[in-house]
Amino acid sequence: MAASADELVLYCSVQEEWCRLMAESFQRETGVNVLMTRRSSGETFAQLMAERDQPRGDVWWGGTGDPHLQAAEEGLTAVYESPMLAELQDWAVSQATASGNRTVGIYAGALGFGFNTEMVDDPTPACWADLLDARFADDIQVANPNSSGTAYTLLATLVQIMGEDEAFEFLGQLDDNISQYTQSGAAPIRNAATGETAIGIVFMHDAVAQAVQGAPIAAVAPCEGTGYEIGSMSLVEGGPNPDNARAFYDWALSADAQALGAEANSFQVPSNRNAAVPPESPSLDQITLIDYDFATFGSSDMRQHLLSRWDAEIGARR
Ligand code: S7P
Repeated sequence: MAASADELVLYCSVQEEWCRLMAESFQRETGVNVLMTRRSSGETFAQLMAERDQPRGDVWWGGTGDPHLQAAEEGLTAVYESPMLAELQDWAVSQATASGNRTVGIYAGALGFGFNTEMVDDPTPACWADLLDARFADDIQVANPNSSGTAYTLLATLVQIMGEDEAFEFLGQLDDNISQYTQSGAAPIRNAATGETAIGIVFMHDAVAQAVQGAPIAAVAPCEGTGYEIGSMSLVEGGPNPDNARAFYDWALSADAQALGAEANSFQVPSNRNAAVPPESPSLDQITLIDYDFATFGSSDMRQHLLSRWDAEIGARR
């Protein structure tokens, strides 16, 4: 793809509404024409791998941090030390340090689940273990971890809480209650909001987003503890518009750009220390978070291993 002085090819992995607002706002402020595509985290990672010899994208913005770390390890993303790093929370800078400055944290959020309060009777589920209850047969949805960063975070979280064999045993039992493995991570809670399913395993902020819009959805932080994401941004190595890419990167780390999340009904915790945390955001310091091992679960070897095992033991049942 030929470079154009006034273009930026943006690969976006958050919800469509936020992707569009980011693209339009940057375009309005700079005059750069933004060509945006929204895909889930695992799908964007696969796209970068497929385009390795002829990169077409400039910036990958949003999506769970693990596949951004895997892209960094694969050399698919470029080294860049933004002057904006000085304004970021420690957890966001850690993501940059761990990757040799090939990615950076832009937001954080805890994994959990949400349920439709009109469909689930007392006692309502409060723990991962409660999701195995036979009364939820065919009434839970979660995404496929091959395409979805959310679902990969679930896989990695359960392995860290239970141990790998026990986690796959749990996922096998959970499969009895799963009606559908969706492509996108947030789809299960959208489906719970419309009553298509009772429970969706998602990031808690995605459940809150449905409740804020008036859906009968309650968000749950599982009692055993839970994993979390450092949502990330990376520059594509060899992308066609590197100057515009760095300009977008610096802008996206600013407090003003990060405030656009709440405008787009997205309630992650922003990484810029000067950005207001939306009052609707689940408070990470009130949730039992595991000490998520990003180095191990953000490695390509672990990704391939866990996804192959998921395909063989869980996906193959369908
Ligand atoms: O909705 C926002 C969000 O949950 O979506 C990202 C997610 O990775 C994209 O969806 P997939 O699970 O389909 O990859 C998260 O980073 C983000 O918080």
